[in-house]
Amino acid sequence: MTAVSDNPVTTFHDDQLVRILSAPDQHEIAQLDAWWRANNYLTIGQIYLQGNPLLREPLTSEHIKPRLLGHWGTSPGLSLIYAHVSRLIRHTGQQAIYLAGPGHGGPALVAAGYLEGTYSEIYPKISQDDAGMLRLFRQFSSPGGIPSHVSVTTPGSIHEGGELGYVLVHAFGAVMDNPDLLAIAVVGDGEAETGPLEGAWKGVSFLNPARDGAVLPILHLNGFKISGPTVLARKDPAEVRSLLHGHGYDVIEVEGSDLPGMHHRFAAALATAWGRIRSIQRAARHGDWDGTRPRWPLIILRSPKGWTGPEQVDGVEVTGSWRSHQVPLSGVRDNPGHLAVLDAWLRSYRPEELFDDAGAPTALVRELPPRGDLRMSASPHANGGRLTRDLALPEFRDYAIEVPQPGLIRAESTRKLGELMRDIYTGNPDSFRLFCPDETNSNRLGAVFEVSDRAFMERVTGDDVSIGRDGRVMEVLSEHNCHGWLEGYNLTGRHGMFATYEAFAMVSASQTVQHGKWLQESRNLPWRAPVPSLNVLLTSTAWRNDHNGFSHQGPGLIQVVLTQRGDVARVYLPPDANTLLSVADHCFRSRSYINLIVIDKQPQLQYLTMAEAVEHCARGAGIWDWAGTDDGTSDPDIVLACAGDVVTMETVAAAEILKEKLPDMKVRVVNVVDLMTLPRPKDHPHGMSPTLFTELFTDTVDVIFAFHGYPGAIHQLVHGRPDADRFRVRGFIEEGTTTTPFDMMVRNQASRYHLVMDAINNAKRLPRGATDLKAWCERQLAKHEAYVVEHLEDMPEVRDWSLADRTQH
Ligand SMILES: Cc1ncc(C[n+]2csc(CCOP(=O)(O)OP(=O)(O)O)c2C)c(N)n1
Repeated sequence: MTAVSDNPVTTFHDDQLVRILSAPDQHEIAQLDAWWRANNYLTIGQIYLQGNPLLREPLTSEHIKPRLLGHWGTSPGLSLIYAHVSRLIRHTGQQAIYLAGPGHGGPALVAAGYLEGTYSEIYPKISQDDAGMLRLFRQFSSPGGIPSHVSVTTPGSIHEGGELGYVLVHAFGAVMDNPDLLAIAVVGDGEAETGPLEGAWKGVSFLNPARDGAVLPILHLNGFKISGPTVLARKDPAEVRSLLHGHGYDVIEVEGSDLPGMHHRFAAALATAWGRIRSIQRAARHGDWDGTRPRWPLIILRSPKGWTGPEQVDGVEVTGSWRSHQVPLSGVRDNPGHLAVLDAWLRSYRPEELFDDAGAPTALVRELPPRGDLRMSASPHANGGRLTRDLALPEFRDYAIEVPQPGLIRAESTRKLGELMRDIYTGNPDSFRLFCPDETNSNRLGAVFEVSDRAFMERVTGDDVSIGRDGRVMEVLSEHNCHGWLEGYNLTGRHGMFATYEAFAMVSASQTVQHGKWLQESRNLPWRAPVPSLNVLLTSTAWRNDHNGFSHQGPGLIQVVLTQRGDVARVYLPPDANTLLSVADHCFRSRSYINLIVIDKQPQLQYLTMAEAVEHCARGAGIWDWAGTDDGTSDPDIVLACAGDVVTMETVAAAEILKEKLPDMKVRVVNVVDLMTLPRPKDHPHGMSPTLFTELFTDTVDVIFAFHGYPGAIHQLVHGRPDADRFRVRGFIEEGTTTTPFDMMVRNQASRYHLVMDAINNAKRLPRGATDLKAWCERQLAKHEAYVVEHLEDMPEVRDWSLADRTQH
């Protein structure tokens, strides 16, 4: 169990604090209002201004940016919430991070970091004065500047909010095993229409109040998305309340646009929510909890979209309408009427009260936020790399499978990984979790249940196995939740793995892409420390999902990851258990990568001893002398290459057929475990040197490449290598159904017989007997077709195939 410390609170008790927070006095209202006005002013300045930042001279069209980009509509709501949470932190010492679901409100969060001083600490040129403010404005959405979302460059952010739908999953992941952290998660009402967000409310069913922190969702019902109303805003409020109550939340509602009334009501709502969180945690942490799922608070904020902006433009409603979503005044440069409206709008915030003569925030504005690391823009949790501890990793070699000879014994490789992760759980009770959509056992990773149940906060019955509130294996049938939770967990400095059926990794493929973009960008920011890598295990793969059929057969995520930049993308295809252990150990130690590991869960042939596996993985690719007939003295007649467990077996089997039936043919077998060794070094940092590439593949000999995924991937990877056209790739060509394992190979023309025929057709030199062998292969394929239809299983010579037992001699 995680050590739980109380939050560093003031000398007041929680109840007293709730009372104080609920009733801000006049000075505090003035602070809140000033900070909010300052933030709104800076938000608009970022969208519109390239000069005259504090309106010290009359506003002219030269002061207006040529391209008006950004999103105003969501921003005032985001900054109002930010202001109030800042006040709460100052009073309570609560550690909090802020996740803006509608991350398109980027300028509001950038402005928050600027007002808190963090921005200038990180980016000294963006100083808290006139000149710095102008730079702040000019950099926003500009070439060479910063993007318009709450992106990697925004201090305090772990959530860009560009692709909508993931705010709650990130928030829940961030607070797991993080007992002192409160994640404020603002959910847009448009965002709430997405599938991932709809599924994410269930996070509370997996959150343990004793061990984990808390998420406070704030559903921002500003009524509109880009150009129309939102479902939840147009529903009867009672239905929305019932929906969220049904998900397990205690709904607190705030509505209006009156000021200062809204400050009073929002302060009271936030105080109530915080008080309830604290009492849930106190009860759970001090033994006064019966184990039932707490009803966590949630705030619904109903406020106008584009609040405090121009009510109407050109006679049409803007504030409180979808028209405020982006840039409400679009013709400011050429339209004097619009320019005048912008001038009045900016001045309505009374900037002279908010910024002093030098352009720095005035005392009233500066008083509101907390100090130091408690500022949400400076939270060490949001720069999780700073909190990252290395995993205490067991010696992976201790889990080795004894391999007496290559290709003789079979084992379920992922079972060994399960054992390794079991012991990682034990050694890292608060910094490692496995996330899996209901397949931990099915994927043969069940050893983890020896030391941890599945986390579950709903009712548990006597029939349930390995399920409990103290569990830390995260199983929810939602790839979006699993992926997003792991991202939140990683970005706050902790480690884990997402293990999923290969085909359904495509459900969350977009999250993989978005996270890759985040990691890539973070590499350019020295203040963002590297974070644990996102480790994705694809198992139950296309080739062995023969019992589930075509829907379960799809190696698409490899293709997706290959499109990502070499700075972040890694793809490993270990062929057996010992290589898997070595790869996994490497991935658990790595930082800021997306590590894709692909290996099936079924019993499979084992090839390498642990020592050989370690060496093979270190090189990433190598010649398997024992599999071929190549003596290394000259170029072989053909190279049989493979990447992926099942296709490796077919390749080794094909080489064996050639060895037996065409002993004069020189066959070289090359296995690739790190796919990224194939590209040129200039295309990927793992790319092998030209010399090594030639040593393995020669410069001229044809290569028959059996690949786990879609064949095009290999062509893409070897592009630019000597005579790349000589690579003939066999892989998954979208032929699948519920059939036998070997029939899958045949249907995709990647069976051992196809590989043999390919070898013969493309070899430099054809020894006598080649034609007969091709005919034999055709006969074998015909025999297979007839056999599977009659016997409903593979021919014994294929089904039970292994290399001959040499251990007896
Ligand atoms: C997954 C996804 N689909 C579409 C978009 C395009 N988009 C950007 S903002 C937006 C509307 C968002 O509405 P809401 O969540 O209510 O935010 P707010 O009204 O606060 O701006 C849409 C559809 C997106 N960013 N992500």
